[in-house]
Amino acid sequence: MNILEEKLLSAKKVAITGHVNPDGDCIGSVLAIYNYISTVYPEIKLSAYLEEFSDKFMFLKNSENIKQSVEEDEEFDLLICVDSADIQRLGFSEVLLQKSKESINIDHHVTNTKFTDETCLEADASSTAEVIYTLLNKEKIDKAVAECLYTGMVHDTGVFRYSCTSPKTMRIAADLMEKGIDYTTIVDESFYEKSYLQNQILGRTLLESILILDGKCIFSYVNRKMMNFYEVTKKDLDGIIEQLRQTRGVEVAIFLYEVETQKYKVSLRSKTKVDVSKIAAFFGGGGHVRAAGCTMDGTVHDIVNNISMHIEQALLKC
Ligand SMILES: [Mn+2]
Repeated sequence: MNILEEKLLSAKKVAITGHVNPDGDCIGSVLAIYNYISTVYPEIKLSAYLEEFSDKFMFLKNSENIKQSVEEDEEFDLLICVDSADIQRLGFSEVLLQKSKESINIDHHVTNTKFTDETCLEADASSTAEVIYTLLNKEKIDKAVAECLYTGMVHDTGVFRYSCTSPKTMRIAADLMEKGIDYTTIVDESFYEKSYLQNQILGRTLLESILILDGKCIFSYVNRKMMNFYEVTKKDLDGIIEQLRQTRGVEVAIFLYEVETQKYKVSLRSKTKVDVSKIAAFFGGGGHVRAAGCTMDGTVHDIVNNISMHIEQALLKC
């Protein structure tokens, strides 16, 4: 029996949460656990918490039941966190740690700080969804749970392209396909489809991108003014960094968007050599070897200057 099963046997009230600005892996992981518990342990009272997320994930069962705030007098026997490397990543739901007798975190971030009572960490896994699959009873995974897990894996692997994709990832994906999920629609509608405005801001960002470090690094940014002009929010900026990364000759891509005046959320991606999690960690962030992020103050120019010095150093060692 694994630690998750063990904890679920004695829990009556369970809360599930993930990280701020939830992505496909985070949402899929929260809902996979929610849907699994609700069918396998129907006597458990469940609550799930996440910040508001994109409509494209609303096809997942019970997505409409995820709450955006924590009730004051709620208490839980068990808190299950997913895909969250440190306590700050929990955002508004951090308060759940005090409201829960026990806590467990299921994650795949190499930078995980083990802030819960128990941690199921598999740093080699493609996604938290992949880790969750290994913790569940395979026979009891139904179509709804399979859809959630497949969505999580698709999003964190860039549709099974990134180097985090392993033979194990593909075997799990195959098992999930056998549960009867509509994998074509999941990939098309939750991953590739973009709104007209999303395509416009993507196009604008690519037009304004700049190659530096001999073409080995590319950066671009979106400021508040641009976001207001195109009427987009941070949710609409998904995928921009990925398009930048695909530029021929580029090893590292940097994408910045302004969260407050002169405060930028910085995303970093690398192709095959540079460990961007180390660079992000230096600036107080974290993530994975090929995909990481941090938040920095200053102008775009200052921030890119600061980061590119570290990238230059890392490239020299390659
Ligand atoms: Mn993840």
